[in-house]
Amino acid sequence: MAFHDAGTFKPVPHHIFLGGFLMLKSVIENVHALEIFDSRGNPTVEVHVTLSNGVVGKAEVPSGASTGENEAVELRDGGSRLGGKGVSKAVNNVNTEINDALKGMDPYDQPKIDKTMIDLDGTPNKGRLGANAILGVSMATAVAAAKDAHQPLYRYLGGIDLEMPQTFHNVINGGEHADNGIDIQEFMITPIKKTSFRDGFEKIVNVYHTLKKVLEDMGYETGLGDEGGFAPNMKNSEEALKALHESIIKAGYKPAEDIGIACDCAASYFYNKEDGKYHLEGKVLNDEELADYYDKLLDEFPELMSMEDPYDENDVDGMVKFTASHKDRIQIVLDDFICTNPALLKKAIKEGAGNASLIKLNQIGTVTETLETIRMSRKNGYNTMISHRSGETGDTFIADLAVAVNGGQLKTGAPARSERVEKYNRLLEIEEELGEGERLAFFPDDVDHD
Ligand code: 2PG
Ligand code: MG
Repeated sequence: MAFHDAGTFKPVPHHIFLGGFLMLKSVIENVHALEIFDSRGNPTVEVHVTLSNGVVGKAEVPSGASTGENEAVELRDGGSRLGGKGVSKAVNNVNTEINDALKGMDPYDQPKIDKTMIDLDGTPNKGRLGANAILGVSMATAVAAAKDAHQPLYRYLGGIDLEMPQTFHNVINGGEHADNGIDIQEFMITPIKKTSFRDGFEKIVNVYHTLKKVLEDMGYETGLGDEGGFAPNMKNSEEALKALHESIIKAGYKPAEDIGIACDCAASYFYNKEDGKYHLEGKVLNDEELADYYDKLLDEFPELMSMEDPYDENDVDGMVKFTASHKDRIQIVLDDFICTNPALLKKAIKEGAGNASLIKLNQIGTVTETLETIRMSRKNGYNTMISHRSGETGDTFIADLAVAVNGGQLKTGAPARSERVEKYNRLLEIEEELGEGERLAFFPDDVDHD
């Protein structure tokens, strides 16, 4: 793994001469973890990295439900306590082995910190110490270094070339994130025509509130799913798209022009390994039939511009063929297919699968490797979409990350439930700090909408 040139970290000298005095740069003094709870009431890891000058960086680790087979291992205790989901072993690994290994290290040398933990773990999937333990420390180290440098996290990670991300908001939840008849997991809306992140977000909020009324008029319950979107008990995905289409118009916008739609199909969850077919909302489909089904949706809803995991993570043939026939029409995002893993992304690029990468820090387990996957995506013409997990906390690291990697996309749920809204509120804060000097990213390319 190319740790030597990983990330966008700027080297910071160990000693700074200030007014003739030699100021010693701070080092890591203590790494401490505790067990906290996520938005689904499941235990997760919080880490505090304390530097020798008293600066503290804090991070909280998210957790997925529709996980890819090749994700780094989230270490859980097993046994009877908290349904086996406790993370006391991961917490203990931070407080003992990881703390011992990192004490005295330079917090600015993120690649070295991350490599030290990877080597200490010694497994290919971070299964011994736990990716939840390692990621918490990795993120908290970056937060501590940014604080020490008196820089906001996005500036520390991204330098001076920054853009607000294109955001995707999951407003109808299905699949593993809701108990309803919709097999496609996420229906997201994204503001295309906008003058600022704030302007785009306001449009999303308007559509979200209109959608609630549209669903009520259709006779559906408007309870929320795991990511803050509505979870109506609809029969199928087409009905969900129709409700969205209507809500965009009723809110006063033009579908495809003002507001686009993106789906996360999470197809591994309706793929049947036994017969090799997709069991989707009462239909049993092979690869070609699934493509025909998607085409029907794309023809009916031209505002549908991005599809994530349209095929099972092991159905390389299906994904490659779909990419070949659709890559000029829509964005095809790889999530479970690559698990934010540089090695799996490399394979996907060679095979010709997808044209965008979903980026989840906890799928790979360190900040350095996450940045490596982002860089590899960019170099090979793949868009990048930074992502929350369905189990989240108030941590806003990914909002800063999305700005830092300029021109990226971000999906972090509906404009509802504080663990989702916190990230958007952080973007509002960042946009105000950046002011008018900084650019705004449009989707899928920079487009002048004057
Ligand atoms: C996904 C994610 C986030 P989960 O599949 O993209 O929306 O869901 O965290 O459950 O894997
Ligand atoms: Mg996904």
